[in-house]
Amino acid sequence: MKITGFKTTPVVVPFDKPITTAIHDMRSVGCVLLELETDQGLIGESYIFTLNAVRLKALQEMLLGFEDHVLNRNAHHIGAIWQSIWNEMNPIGHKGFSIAALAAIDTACWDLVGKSAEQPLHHLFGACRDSIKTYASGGLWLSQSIDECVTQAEGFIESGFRSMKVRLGKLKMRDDIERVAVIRDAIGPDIELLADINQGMRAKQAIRLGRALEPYNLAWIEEPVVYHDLEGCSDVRRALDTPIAAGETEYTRYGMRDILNARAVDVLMPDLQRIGGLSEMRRVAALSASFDVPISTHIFTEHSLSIAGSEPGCISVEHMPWYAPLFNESLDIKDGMISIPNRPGTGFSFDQQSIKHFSLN
Ligand code: SMN
Ligand code: MG
Repeated sequence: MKITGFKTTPVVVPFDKPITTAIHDMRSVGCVLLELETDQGLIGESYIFTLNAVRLKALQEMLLGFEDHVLNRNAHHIGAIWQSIWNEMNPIGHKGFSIAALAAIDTACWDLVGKSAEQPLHHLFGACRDSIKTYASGGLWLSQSIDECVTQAEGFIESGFRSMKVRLGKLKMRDDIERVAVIRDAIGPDIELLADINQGMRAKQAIRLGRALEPYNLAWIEEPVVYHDLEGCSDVRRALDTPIAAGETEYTRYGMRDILNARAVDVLMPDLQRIGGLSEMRRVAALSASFDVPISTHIFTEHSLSIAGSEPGCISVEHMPWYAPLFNESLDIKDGMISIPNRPGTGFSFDQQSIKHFSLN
């Protein structure tokens, strides 16, 4: 199956309201959609993004810069395509936009492989389950009042979630504690609650906060300290009974290896764009399993489901609703679980009407 076309489309999907975390201030996501055309008439699809669509043209240019490594290649030769792009990016580095571009190409190639076999990718990878635990992550932002958070938390439960994530950090510690206490009280003891500090604290602060939050039974505390302070993260992990999750801000197997070697996490959170696509995500799942550390995928809900469906060590996927308007198909969530679709490839296709609506072209 020869790749004959390489189409990139920038789109911007706005949020209803601006939202914040300890380090982010977000109004939209800008995505570059990739469509790989083939001589068989099949199209492989994927996307990468930047928050607020900043530097979206640069991201698109980065992707276009690798077109030569893809055109006229056999879409089944993903290993060869991956390696030639990896070699080519040596002078600009194996992190950031270069890895994002590789991720988009890799995932679009896998979509083609699945479509050509008429199989969902988790079947081709070796399926281990038909559904996976998820948690509501599109809410409980730092920018929302506690009352807004409570109303939203109740809405999450009504729409089928049994787990959700609240953002903490940067506020006075007693405000963080109050936020968690009020939400826990509203959702009751049986709903899982996670907290994301988004790197907003130093290790000692995070340990103090983590101890104060113990009565509220958090299922994990995420990114307690700056992402490169692996020793600090490991100190927090050793000091608390609450599990620590991190990994979204690092790149490829090498970033994950360092986190795992530092014994910095109880749950590794690889991000499809920053890891380098589905191929590298599978290698990282194997690496993490060798440390007996489970993984939970970061955002990219739709495109991470094939990993969740084929990696026994994957314990959950993050539900982030931002990208849903781009797709024809929607996620099926019941009793806190997302079904892993049985449609060919990733199981999600771009809704061309909605792409036109959000397109910058
Ligand atoms: C997050 C994800 C994407 C953008 C900003 C913040 C957050 C999460 O860290 O894990 O959901
Ligand atoms: Mg996070």
